[in-house]
Amino acid sequence: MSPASQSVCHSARASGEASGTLARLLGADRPIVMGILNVTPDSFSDGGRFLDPGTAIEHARRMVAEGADIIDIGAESTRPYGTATPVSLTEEMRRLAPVLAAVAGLGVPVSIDTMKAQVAAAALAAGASIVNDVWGLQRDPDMADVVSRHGVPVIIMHNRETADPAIDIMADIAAFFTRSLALAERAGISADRVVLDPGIGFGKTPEQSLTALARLDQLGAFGHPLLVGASRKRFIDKVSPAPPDRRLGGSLAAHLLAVAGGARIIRAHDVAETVQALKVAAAIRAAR
Ligand code: HH2
Repeated sequence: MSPASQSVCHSARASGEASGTLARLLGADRPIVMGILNVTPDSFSDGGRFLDPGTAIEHARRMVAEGADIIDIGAESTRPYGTATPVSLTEEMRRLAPVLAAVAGLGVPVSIDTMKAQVAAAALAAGASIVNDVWGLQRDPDMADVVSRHGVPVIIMHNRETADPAIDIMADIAAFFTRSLALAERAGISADRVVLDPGIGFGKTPEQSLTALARLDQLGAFGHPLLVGASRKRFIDKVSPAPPDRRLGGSLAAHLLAVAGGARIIRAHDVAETVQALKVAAAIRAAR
């Protein structure tokens, strides 16, 4: 048997476990925190900090200790603000190789943040169990098949090449999700493995990111769990000017309101502070 087919068989065996992963995570009676691990030189807020494999693994370990339920590994900046350089398949795999298996061994599910189907497949074979596609299955024509074949959950994020201040952003997000969900269905991805994400900061003006957060509840109509990643994003700077590493207050405010609007998963750089904010908000709600 070829290594490729062995890995598919391994993944097919693991698929029941992987879809159970999402059900188990969402079965918790609290929001789920996804800690961000960028193994990149140029991510918008922490580029270069975790490019060294040892430092990356240590950071993941720390996020798990701080309460992260999922670790999201990315080896190419998703370029929310158009400044990062596209990365080749080889380079993306080279950055992930020394980190992925070790992080997958930390005891929480790992999602792979990639737009490339081949990277997703390799990461799933190396221990990742969720695919996070910032182009919602619409960029790489093989992505939906990879997700379907491995039977894993997928995060479908809204994106656009460029922001257009003139459009109705909620209508655009809804139309994008409809296209992605059709691709998922056609590929045989079961509906209970799909998470939707409005893509805060991606192809949106800061005002449109605020609108997407304010009207998040509308997206609940799709009937899928919602993920929000507002961590350190530029709309915060527009409201209250600060560089990316000084946007924790704004990130927490956005994430608490996202949970109030129906978000089940929060993607964050600052795990300890996010977990604390979510716990305190939940305790206050419970004390009513
Ligand atoms: N945001 C970023 C990257 N991936 N994935 C999802 N599902 N949702 C998001 O909001 C999201 C994402 C951008 O943040 P970061 O990873 O810190 O930056 P970069 O892409 O520059 O590495």
